[in-house]
Amino acid sequence: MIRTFCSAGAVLLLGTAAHLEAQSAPNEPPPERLAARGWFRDAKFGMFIHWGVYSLLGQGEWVMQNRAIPVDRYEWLASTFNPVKFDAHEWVSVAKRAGVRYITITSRHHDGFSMFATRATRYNIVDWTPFARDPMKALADECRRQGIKLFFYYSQLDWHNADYWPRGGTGHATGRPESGDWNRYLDFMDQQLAELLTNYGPIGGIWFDGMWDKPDAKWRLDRTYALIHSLQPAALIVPNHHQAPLPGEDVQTFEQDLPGANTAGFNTREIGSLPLETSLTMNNAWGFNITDTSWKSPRELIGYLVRAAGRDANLLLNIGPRPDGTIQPEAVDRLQALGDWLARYGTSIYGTRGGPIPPRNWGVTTQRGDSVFVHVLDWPDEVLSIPSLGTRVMHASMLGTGERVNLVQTVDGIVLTLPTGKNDEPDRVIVLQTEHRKR
Ligand code: FHN
Repeated sequence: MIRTFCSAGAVLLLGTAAHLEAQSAPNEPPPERLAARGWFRDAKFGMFIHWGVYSLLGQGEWVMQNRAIPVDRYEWLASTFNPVKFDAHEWVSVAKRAGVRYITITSRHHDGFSMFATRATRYNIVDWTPFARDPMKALADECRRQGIKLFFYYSQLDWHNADYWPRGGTGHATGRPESGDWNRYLDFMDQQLAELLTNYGPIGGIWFDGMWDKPDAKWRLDRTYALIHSLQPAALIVPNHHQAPLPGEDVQTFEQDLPGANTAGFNTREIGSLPLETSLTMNNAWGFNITDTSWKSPRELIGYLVRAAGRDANLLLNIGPRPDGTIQPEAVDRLQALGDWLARYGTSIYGTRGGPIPPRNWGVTTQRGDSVFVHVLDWPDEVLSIPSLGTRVMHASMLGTGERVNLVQTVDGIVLTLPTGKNDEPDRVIVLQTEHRKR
């Protein structure tokens, strides 16, 4: 049996548990999803956006939890949200100039406020605020116009909904009743996800977050993942649960850490075979923080993008727009710097895979076909020795200028003489043209 919901001109198909479980977690994804995974691997650079009611207080997206704001007061705050300067064209243009290939935006964060039009609750930007418009729709339309894929971040953790019960590690000071219906909460999420997968055209996928709040709960993932994939077979499921990938998932994402590292303290070191991504803040905050001035330099950010690519991972770089809908100039400047760098060196990043030499302190390698790109990020000397690539190098030159690079090859490795006077560049990229090998 299939239940049909009509909403805002859209027909949502929600199957019963039996129907959905029958098609859940297939071992081999369909061709369109495999193609989408391949696209994702090639994309290399995305822009993360944390934006919601919390932006009003300028203390990050965890302000409801950190300041123990009760639900009724937060509801009042939400009723004042009016981002009159929000301009989807401007946001997507900033992203486009930065060279990103996709945007991932918070459709609903842990505060439980829906930043999109939904029939599942009145607690949403269209029905609850003076703004009364759907910014996700405007972004989806603009992304399509500018050729950028849109992913929706969706929080499984909820500090507002009473049915998020029993509670997990957070959300205990919000004044909610000490009871709730967990299955009704899961139904609510599925209804919202069906809306996101139905009302915004083809989307890149869903970026889940918050399961870590109740890691042992029955999340009914099989059913939810099957629902998503039945509505849009090419939509990718990107779970930020900090564990090794589970069945039905399409991307393994890491937070504030390159794949395999765990400086943040909650990432798994286990790297699976799915496409990889690493999310990063530009300062220390995801949501707008008015006092956080700890901005990473353009050089650091370029280094992060390059080190991610050398590990075959995408960089998902965050901005936290202000409550009026504008983006902080510090963020715009940094995105522009990345865009300028990519305009010159993007060929060594987009569409590449991690190169033949494992990541080093001095830098990384990336590869496409017979070209190996040696990214020298941090090396003071003129001469750099690298291990053998297992194939002969025919020619070496600097990417950007074409300047020839001297090299000496032996069976043990290669010695490169780097051009002098370029140490202040964020990344010196040497292209090694290797002997053509039939693949
Ligand atoms: O709690 C969230 C946090 O607010 C932010 O959204 C990041 C983004 O990766 N993820 C969570 C923490 O794991």
